[in-house]
Amino acid sequence: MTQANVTDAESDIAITQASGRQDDLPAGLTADDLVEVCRQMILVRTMDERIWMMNRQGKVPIAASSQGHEAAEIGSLLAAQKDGDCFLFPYYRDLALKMAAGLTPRQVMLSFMGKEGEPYSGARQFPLQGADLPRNIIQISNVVAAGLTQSVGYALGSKMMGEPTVTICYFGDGASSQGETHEAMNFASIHRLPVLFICENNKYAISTPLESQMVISDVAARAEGYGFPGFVIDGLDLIACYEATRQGIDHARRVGPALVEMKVERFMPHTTDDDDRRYRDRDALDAARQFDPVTMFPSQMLERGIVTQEQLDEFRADALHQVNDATDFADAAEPPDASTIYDHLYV
Ligand SMILES: Cc1ncc(C[n+]2csc(CCOP(=O)(O)OP(=O)(O)O)c2C)c(N)n1
Ligand SMILES: [Mg+2]
Repeated sequence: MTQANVTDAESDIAITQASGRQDDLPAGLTADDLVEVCRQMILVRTMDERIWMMNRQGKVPIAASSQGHEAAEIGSLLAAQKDGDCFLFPYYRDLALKMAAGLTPRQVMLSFMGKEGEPYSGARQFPLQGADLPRNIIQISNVVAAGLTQSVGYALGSKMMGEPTVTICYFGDGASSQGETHEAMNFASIHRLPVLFICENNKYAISTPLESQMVISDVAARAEGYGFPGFVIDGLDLIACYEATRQGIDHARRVGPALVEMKVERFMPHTTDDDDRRYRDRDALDAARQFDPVTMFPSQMLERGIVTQEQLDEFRADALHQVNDATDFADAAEPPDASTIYDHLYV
């Protein structure tokens, strides 16, 4: 983990070189936790690939993929879960986070196919968009950067109520260039709100590469301008993401906002509606896939003797079984009944 900038005198986030390659177990984690992460990663990736397949069959209208973002999403979620007092504002690319938080494959497929029983919005909204309060998750809008002001508002509320909650807000590199991001970060800093900003920097905002979005190379460097610490993390390394989030949560609760930038890869086009062959170099993309977190993390755990080959094989077979079941289940489900169209609306 490298620290981009720290201007906050009270900041004491340790600069820990955590990595999945090290031998010790990361603070607060058991070997069982790491085995469970392997299972989640394999399940999420199997699901993500199936969603795209179902889009090509005309059964899923639109999807954004988390392929390449899994270590960032699952690693940070794990830190939030271990903490036990976090409230999360993910964004549309956070399928891995939502599934690792407990959303079942059937619920996911109902959401992407827009069927009755969809858990976030009753199939009214973009997939997985809405409130999932039992899991302390809200994603109200796909408007880029809208989640930043919403999450800061939530953090203000929890501070006023004297709650120990730390709000975690996820967003992309493109979102970091929106005016709303500035407003949110500045406000959070002035009021020392318990909020952790996590930027999943995949170097693209749809087809716009990072160099055309900003002239500096790290989003985290912007934290200095707001007077709180910013960190750059290898977002393909789950342990690094876990550790940075763990420390970021602690800082947010004790001192105030922090920004962790996780450098990730977007292996798929922006959404199922996009064709990235028009703007992404295939060789560079293939090279990036050598560092696929869903391949790397399980093999590191295998190497370290934390997971066995039999367990990984079993996870793959089970993932396929669950995803097949979810696909059949959602395919056979009905869309919401037309008579319910005015449900949940204010008069
Ligand atoms: C306010 C607003 N402007 C434009 C869009 C269209 N749009 C949707 S996603 C996106 C790119 C966002 O990129 P980034 O924040 O890097 O997230 P990523 O999709 O790469 O994870 C844009 C411009 C939008 N949804 N909202
Ligand atoms: Mg991006």
